[in-house]
Amino acid sequence: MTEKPTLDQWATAAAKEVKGKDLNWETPEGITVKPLYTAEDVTVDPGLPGFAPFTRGVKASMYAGRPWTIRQYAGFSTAEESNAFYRRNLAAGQKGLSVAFDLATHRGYDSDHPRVLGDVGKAGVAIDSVEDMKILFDGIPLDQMSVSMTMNGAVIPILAFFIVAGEEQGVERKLLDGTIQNDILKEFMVRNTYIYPPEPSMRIISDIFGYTSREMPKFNSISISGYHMQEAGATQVQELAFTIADGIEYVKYGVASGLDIDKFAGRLSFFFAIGMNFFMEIAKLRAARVLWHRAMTKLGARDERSKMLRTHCQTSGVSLTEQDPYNNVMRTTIEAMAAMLGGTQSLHTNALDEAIALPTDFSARIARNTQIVIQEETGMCNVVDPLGGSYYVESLTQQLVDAAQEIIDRVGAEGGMAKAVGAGWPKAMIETAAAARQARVDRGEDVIVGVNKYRLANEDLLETLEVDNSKVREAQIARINRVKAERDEAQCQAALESLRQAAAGQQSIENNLLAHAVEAARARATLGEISSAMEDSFNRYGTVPTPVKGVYSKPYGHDSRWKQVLDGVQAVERRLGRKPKLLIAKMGQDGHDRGANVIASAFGDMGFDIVSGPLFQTPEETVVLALESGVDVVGASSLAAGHKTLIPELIKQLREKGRNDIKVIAGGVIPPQDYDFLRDAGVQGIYGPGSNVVECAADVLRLLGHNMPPAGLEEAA
Ligand code: MLC
Ligand code: 5AD
Repeated sequence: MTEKPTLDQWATAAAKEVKGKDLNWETPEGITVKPLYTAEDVTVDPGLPGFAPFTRGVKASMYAGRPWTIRQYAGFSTAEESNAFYRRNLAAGQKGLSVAFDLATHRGYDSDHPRVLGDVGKAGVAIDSVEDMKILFDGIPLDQMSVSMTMNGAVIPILAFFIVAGEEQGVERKLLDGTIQNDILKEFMVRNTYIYPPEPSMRIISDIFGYTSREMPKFNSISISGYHMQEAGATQVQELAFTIADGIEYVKYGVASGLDIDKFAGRLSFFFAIGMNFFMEIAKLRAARVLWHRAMTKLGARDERSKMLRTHCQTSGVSLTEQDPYNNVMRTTIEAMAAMLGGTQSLHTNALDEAIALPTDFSARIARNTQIVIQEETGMCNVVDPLGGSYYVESLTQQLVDAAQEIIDRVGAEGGMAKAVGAGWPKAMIETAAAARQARVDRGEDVIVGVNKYRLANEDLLETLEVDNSKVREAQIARINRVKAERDEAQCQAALESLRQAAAGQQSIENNLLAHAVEAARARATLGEISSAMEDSFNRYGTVPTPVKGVYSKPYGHDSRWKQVLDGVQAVERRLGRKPKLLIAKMGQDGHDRGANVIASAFGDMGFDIVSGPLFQTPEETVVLALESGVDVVGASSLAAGHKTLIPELIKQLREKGRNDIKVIAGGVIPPQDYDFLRDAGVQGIYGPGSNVVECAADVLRLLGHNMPPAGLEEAA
């Protein structure tokens, strides 16, 4: 009988093969992944699916019984166009709906508001009143189709419109099936579509818990989201920890508002991003279920359903590239597999044109079929939790549980997530991770195929979706005017007034904001009117970004190209008698600030004087800030398709002030088809996704009259 080899013998054999090279992998979350896992690494028995703590899944039969819901997030232009798009998708195999609203709607503005000129119908569908909502779901029975609505800021009017649209379709509230995102804490941290300050925002959430637990038993009252944290740069451990900690905070607020935990906790749901670290993502979903079960047990839940973490997932947007975009189909496939192997309940797969535009019919079809192929061609659904018992996956699951628990405990010790968000440290942690990631990508340490390795010399243009927002805006304004002309004005104003009073009063069943908003929605009050009735006592919230320092520069050390840029900044500084000054401008309702923050951090580290403009500026406000702070360059960051409206307006107004000398550059999600338009409007540099930040800086220095040698010639220079 031959003896079984020992682990030591394996280590010796492996070391010999690789000539002593270290095979451990340090992940960005600080987890050391070894090249081999064995039974010795599995310390916790994962149990069985359908049983506490649900490590292996929330259902006993999982996908063998019913596959996850193919739920593609979509919305653009008018309610009519989005409705038609939904119907085409449902006919082609999609199973659930998921509504993307435009940013005007998110931020509580009607389409006729002057602040939303560039935003109407652009990043999602414009919804101003219950009439729009009815068109959106025309021919889609709301008692049979589960509908997710991604809404956080203007959650009260949107949910009210949905309830009334159902009512007018003849669907009772108790039959409404779906999910509202309603997760404001992550808005303050990373997504930025808040309207009111944190405190009244938290009241809104518990009012929704109260209303839906009484009236809408099938409806998921929240989708506690880590997705946007990962998109903003969070590591998987941070995403996991802050999401569970957010959940704990919401439960505490719900209980404090007088609700019995088991009356609402069963309808809390979750939402995670699935990026390219395949096994880490699978383990993350398993760890999330363990952590939530543990947390809810501690909080006193008795019903197992209250402790069961059900989740939606979306493949990662930031992992996709503008360059060589068909590679995105493979990336999304890998991520979709991680989501299903992790046991998700519902999934959105991103389209291949993600990095530059909203999906077309073509790219949406490929994205949807990615899931259909997995469900219907591979046999992967027939076995429950097929990775259960994998030494690596079980060990990684436990490591993630432990690492996230540490952060969750820190949040707890510091008074909970609302406090932590107020103090700002979770956001700073995420931004630090984002800046570090950008440096690794720019330095080629983290490989992105087609971007920093195997880059194509020439790219084919991809046909993308374009929304004519001035047309959408005109159509919306016409409908708003019609709704206002046809409604019973006295009844509408009375409903708005009682909502206003409820907001001004103490939280109570009588003052439930959603109940009052439903009355106002029935009386045809608009989204902007309902929002501002509450804003009268809650106020509107705003913050100024604070970029992290010294993170981007850290790995560069004596890098010669980096040094050339630092020298260039100093040369300009000597010439000007002060540091070159750059305003990072965010105009319109686009709150995507990862790029802006990373650029602010990196350029700050290079020696630029940075003015980080507040979010949600009009072009006028940006011009005022630029002139007051005496900047040399304005960098407009645009990720929500407002670039063709807002940036030309900015340049026009700078010119009107006689300040042609101030350079305007643009970055973000800008289709190459629009480059000439922007250049004609006076934009002097355009930096899309995948741009190397050091090279952007070299370019900006050229604009400021300091000629840098081209990249790659640093040794000769
Ligand atoms: C499921 N069921 C089963 C079963 N599997 N029954 C028997 N055997 C099985 N194997 C039952 C469930 O219990 C449930 O019934 C019903 O089938 C539906 O299944 P589900 O698993 O609950 O799925 P679903 O309805 O799709 O709900 C998933 C969810 C929900 C709970 C995660 O919250 C959801 O759909 N979330 C989507 C969120 C979303 O799309 N967000 C987009 C964000 S985009 P019952 O009766 O028990 O309920 C974004 C981007 C941006 O945010 O803009 O920033
Ligand atoms: N339609 C389809 N997908 C969208 N996303 C955002 N808005 C829309 C929309 N209107 C997706 C993108 C993005 C993520 C947050 O959601 O993939 O990265």
